[in-house]
Amino acid sequence: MSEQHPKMSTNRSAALFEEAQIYIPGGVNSPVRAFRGVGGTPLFFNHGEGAWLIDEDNNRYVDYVGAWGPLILGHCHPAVINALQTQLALGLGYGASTAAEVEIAKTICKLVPSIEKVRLVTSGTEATMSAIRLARGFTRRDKVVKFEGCYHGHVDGLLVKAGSGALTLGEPDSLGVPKAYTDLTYVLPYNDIDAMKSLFAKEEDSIACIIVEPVAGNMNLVPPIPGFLETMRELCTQHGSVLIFDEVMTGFRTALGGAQSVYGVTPDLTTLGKVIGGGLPVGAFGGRADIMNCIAPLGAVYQAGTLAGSPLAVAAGLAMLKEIQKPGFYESLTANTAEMLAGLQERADRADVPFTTNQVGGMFGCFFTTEAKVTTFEQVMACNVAQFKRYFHLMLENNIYLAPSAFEAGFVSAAHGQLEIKQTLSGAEKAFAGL
Ligand code: KE4
Repeated sequence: MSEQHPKMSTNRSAALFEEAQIYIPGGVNSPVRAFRGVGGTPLFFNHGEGAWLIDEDNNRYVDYVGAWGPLILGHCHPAVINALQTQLALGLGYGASTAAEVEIAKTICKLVPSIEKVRLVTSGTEATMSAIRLARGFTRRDKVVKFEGCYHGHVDGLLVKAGSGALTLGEPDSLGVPKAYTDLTYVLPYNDIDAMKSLFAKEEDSIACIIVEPVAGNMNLVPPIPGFLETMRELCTQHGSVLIFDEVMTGFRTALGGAQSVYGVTPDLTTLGKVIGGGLPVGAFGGRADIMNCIAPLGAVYQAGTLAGSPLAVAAGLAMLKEIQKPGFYESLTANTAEMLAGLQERADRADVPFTTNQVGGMFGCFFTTEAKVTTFEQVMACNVAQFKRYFHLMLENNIYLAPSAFEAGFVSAAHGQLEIKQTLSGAEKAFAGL
């Protein structure tokens, strides 16, 4: 399958990519954008309209990346744009507190009841890094537990791959991460309840925290099996460890109250990002007041940020949080996502392509596999990546823009309607036939 697209010109993107590589490592400001997971030349976009992205060669695509989750309303939603235009006239930042920061903190605490206090930062990575430091400061313990396949940003101590055995400490998963950092991080198999129990039986009260994506969205999309989140809640309570739900991706994406409201499990801390910034740089960490009160200037756990609570980002975030509270928002988002996935499944079955999907609210995963459902990292890794690559480029040829990696989740926005679903399924029919 040619990775170029005879039907459409992408010359401007190709020329920009050539030039970008002179000045930017790999030509991109975040690795996944480089299309190394799918081959071919990355697209350069210059604007978005609702559910659509337009590239530098004026090709239009139905967008299922949504800037990796934030654009749950679609591109350039009037409420967000108007809020930004109003704030622009008042200033870009003051390095001091604003009323809007109080309002967004109050809104987050209202919508996510486990969050009694919250601190804004400017990325998901900052949120998880701060939450880990806070959990260590609160418990006076150093060891951390994460799960294979989960990504929590490029925090040194979390760029860890599983050690030789589930009960051994991790190995660095990136150059530049000192072994001493990963000597404090256990990596367990996702959805493996027994492994968690065995680890705590061995470690007892020496674990500072567990950090988990309550719905894994960085190994494609893998939901928790019954008992997985519940068991980690019990173990953390029993052993005095802090349970951190990394909801940077799932927060306000899976449901209004996040994945914790879908599965009815209450973490001690939650990290947020993406949707709460409306597309601008915002992250947050929050949770139990007794833990959050350990953060400077109140407590002895230091954390800070020049642009934290940026008036522009908060204006966009508040506008977005207001829209998603409207009656029926998640019912419609979830139903449209389910309709699109059912259509994909039907067409894959008709074309005899081994294919299955996962969905939680407005996020989804597609897998080229004979498994009926994908629930483990091993099953994800056993999927037919070569087939996904061909599918990706065939969908691109039909003006459907998917995440350029077999290991990323997809995102539907409120702007995806029947036209977009029809276009997607028509493209998928051709793509499955062409595999
Ligand atoms: P950022 O530092 O990229 O804002 O957020 C890090 C992060 C933390 N936690 C979770 C659950 C996340 O999914 C992320 C970032 N998500 C990726 C998408 N898989 C961002 C895309 C990218 O790295 O370019």
